[in-house]
Amino acid sequence: METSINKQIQEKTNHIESILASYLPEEKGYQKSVLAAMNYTMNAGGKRIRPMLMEETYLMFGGKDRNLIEPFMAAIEMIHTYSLIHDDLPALDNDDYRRGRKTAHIVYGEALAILAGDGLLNYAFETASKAFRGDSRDITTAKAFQVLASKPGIYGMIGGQTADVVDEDKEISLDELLFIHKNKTSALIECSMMIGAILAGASQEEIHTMEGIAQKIGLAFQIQDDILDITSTQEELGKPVGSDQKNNKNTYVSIKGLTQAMEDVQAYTNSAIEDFDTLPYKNTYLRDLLLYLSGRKN
Ligand code: GRG
Repeated sequence: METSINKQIQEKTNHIESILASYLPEEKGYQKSVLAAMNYTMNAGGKRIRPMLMEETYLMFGGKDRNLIEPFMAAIEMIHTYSLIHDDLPALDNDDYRRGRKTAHIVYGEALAILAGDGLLNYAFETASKAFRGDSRDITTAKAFQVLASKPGIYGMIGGQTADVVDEDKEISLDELLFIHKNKTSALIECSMMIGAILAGASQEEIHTMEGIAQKIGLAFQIQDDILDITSTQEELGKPVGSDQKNNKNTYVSIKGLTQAMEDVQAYTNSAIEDFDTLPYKNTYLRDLLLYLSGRKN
């Protein structure tokens, strides 16, 4: 099972890499330095989990139009990458390595890293807008576009990141920590799976079920991230370990302890899988991927 899922993930990742490459901007013109900084981080080789979850959800609900889903897959990876560039800046986590390479501000300087993050965020919407076709099907595309705008925003990822930054040096409640994790991390996973479902024509109820599954998977994913920050190595992670402690970060492990955190990763994952199994659709790879994410090593 372990080798076979790893091989499948690798194949799916290669497929997503080629889609992403086709949507990246050409590095030319007077603004080419910002384009280079954007492409540098996009090409640094992340796991591509979000576009993968989006595409697999789309396929599960019977979606078939590559020209519809692919611009959104590229867009969500651009938004995720912008958030990482900004998160690594000296004013935030101040990290020198990400995805196994020097971070954008180390290579291009802080000003260009800020602009590259801004550039990716805007370009994500420019890219997703390529999915509009100028006919009545655009009503569904507009719904997906709205989710792409809101989940990463102030009531989603930026909201979670704000609470995380503002309350960094304070002791916080489990309730606030869950707010942070649900928004900082789950929001983009929810965004990905909801867009896959919406674009494939899923019902409101099914979209809502996917949102719930994604929230639990996002929590399991983030708690695992908190665990790996303590138990892993820089070689395995592609970024420094112990970063949370260095930044006085409230993490699931600092609040609930390592053993409970590990148990909760399993509990959130199992609950998400139970919900997934109630759906009348099947995607065995997506199910295996959801299970794999909670036990990942990077
Ligand atoms: C607007 C200044 C400004 C900053 C925004 C919102 C934000 C910065 C950052 C939040 C993003 C963040 C670091 C969330 C944590 C989620 C997480 C575990 C990210 C790592 O995702 P992976 O493991 O990364 O999928 P790869 O590299 O594989 O894509």
